[in-house]
Amino acid sequence: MLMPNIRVEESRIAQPIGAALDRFIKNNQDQFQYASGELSQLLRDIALAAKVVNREVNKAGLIDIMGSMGSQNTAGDMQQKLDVLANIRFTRALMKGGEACALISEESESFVDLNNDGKYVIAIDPLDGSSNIDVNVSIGTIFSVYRRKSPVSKPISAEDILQCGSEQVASGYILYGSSTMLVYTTGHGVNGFTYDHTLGEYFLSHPNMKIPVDGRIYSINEGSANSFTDDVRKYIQYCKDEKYTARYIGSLVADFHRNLLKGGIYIYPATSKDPAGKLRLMYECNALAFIAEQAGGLATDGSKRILEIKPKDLHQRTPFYVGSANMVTKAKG
Ligand code: FDP
Repeated sequence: MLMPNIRVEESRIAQPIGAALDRFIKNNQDQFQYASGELSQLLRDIALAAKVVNREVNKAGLIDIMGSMGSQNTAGDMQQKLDVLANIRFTRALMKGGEACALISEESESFVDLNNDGKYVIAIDPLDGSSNIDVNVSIGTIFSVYRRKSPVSKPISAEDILQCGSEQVASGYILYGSSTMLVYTTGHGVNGFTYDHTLGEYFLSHPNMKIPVDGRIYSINEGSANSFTDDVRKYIQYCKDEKYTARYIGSLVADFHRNLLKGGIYIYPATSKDPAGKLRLMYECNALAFIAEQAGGLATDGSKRILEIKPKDLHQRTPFYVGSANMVTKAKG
């Protein structure tokens, strides 16, 4: 019997599933000014470690990895077992990969010397939103990549570690949500990949992501309103007058991701309890600020561009206003 001549590219029964992350990274390697392949390998190492963390996050209820370790991290937060586990997974992947020489992590007081001649420095929050782990709500990983400044023959110095956000060469996050996504930028737009666990691969699902210039979602912990400044309270009132929608998951990555897709603003302002804000400049805000700007949005500390803040300390905090450009501009007052 003669079969109809169906052209593969026109067949609707076999839709393309999108470029796999590895291939996408390889195809776009030339965009990067130091196109030696090391940054590509670094991104692959992070993506692989994230698969392992994803597996552990997904079975958290089944094995004894929920709950607290009984110790505190640098922020004074109780360390959750999954926080510690994720930190070990990423540290191990980056140490073995050899492209990174140093790691700045929420879970370590000082930077970790990875004993490599690697050309990159990584800042990471291995598991953000940890108070949501035990209740099965979305959590994430946030990372920033910097070029090492000192020669590889020399010890790692403060100029390698305390770099401005504007010096990031890549940043990204992994969202462990209803599906697992990896979103990253190398300064040439933002691309999002969804993890297909049956194939063990990330596929390009959100090419060239752009945040709407205007949005109607505001995300802030309004329970703390009594300790906000008058300007922040006024902005919240403005959002209510405009009949905006309030959405606050309490997991920075999840709140940021939703606003990136739909348009909105996330604010963690200075409060009377935390006059410098709560969030960490080096491993939370810088990475998301780079992505927001690459997607056409803005990120400030209420007045100044996040990416221009020169860090003085690894664990420095900052107020954080991030999201749709017009909303962040308006929230500045
Ligand atoms: P968590 O304390 O659960 O780790 O980065 C810290 C963070 O979560 C963010 O993910 C989240 O947006 C914020 O803190 C929540 O803080 P509040 O509970 O003070 O609103």
